[in-house]
Amino acid sequence: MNKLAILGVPMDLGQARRGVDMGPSAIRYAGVAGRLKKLGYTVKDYGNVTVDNGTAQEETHGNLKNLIAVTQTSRRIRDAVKTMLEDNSFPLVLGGDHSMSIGTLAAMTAHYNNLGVIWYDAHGDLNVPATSPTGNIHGMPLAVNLGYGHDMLTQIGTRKLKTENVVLIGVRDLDEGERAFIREHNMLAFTMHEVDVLGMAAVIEQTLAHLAHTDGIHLSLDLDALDPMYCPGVGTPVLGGLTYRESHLAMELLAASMRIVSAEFVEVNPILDERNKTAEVAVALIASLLGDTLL
Ligand code: HAR
Ligand code: MN
Ligand code: MN
Ligand code: MN
Repeated sequence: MNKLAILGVPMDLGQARRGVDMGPSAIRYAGVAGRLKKLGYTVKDYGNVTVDNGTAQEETHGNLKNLIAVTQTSRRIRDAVKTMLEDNSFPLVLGGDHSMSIGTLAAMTAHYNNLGVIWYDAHGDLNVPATSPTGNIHGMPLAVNLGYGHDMLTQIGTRKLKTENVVLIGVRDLDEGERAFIREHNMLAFTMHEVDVLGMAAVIEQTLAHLAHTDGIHLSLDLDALDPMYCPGVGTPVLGGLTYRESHLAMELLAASMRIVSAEFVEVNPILDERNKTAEVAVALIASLLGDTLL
């Protein structure tokens, strides 16, 4: 695929700290389109999806914050990604808080019969309303796409992801309900412990072997998977994360596999960042994922 489609999701409704809605601009300013054109891609920027920020009047839905606005935005993301797929492009979605993944994956699971997903994140994002300690929807998108959660969210996609088609990498901050979910469904998760013991090359090799039966792999990369030393501009930093080099290696190995069909880079928060460092890391990783090599 030599056509690349960029979509920005300036959304911060799925979590509590302001600023992550500026993530797409920061990544664009860090030069993502130019980098990808240099690699030989035809790049079409679809601009930003409309996000309803007038949520102050939104009625409460149990502990779920901004449910209606996140639902509406997710539907728009789904429809925009569907258009990109119909145009035979590789969708690259920039965020924005991770609840955006509900929309991205709704489009991807509709297009592929048996999609695989790599969830590269410090968190599991496997909460449901009953297990969520915060009511923040960015802690729920993976559960939603597996078919668990509030009806308004699970109805955005038609076909559900299968638990055996998902691999988590970089996990180090799970809520009790999320641990139970992973165990119960026997999901493959490479926590930081496994990354330390096995090394990233083996982690990616085992990930690809686990997903070999799928008909395409989506990468959902939350910048908080990396250590805050490299990516300070995220809303929920967690110490002890992946390094810049480990993450580059992961992207290069995924590029070499030729299995990745779409990607999203999320949770970049320019207000919390240092001189756009986190957005620059995002661009470097995107370039590696899409085939940039040293020679
Ligand atoms: N697990 C916590 C919650 O549900 C924290 C959410 C994680 N934050 C993210 N997503 N950045 O990966 O609220
Ligand atoms: Mn996340
Ligand atoms: Mn996270
Ligand atoms: Mn890296």
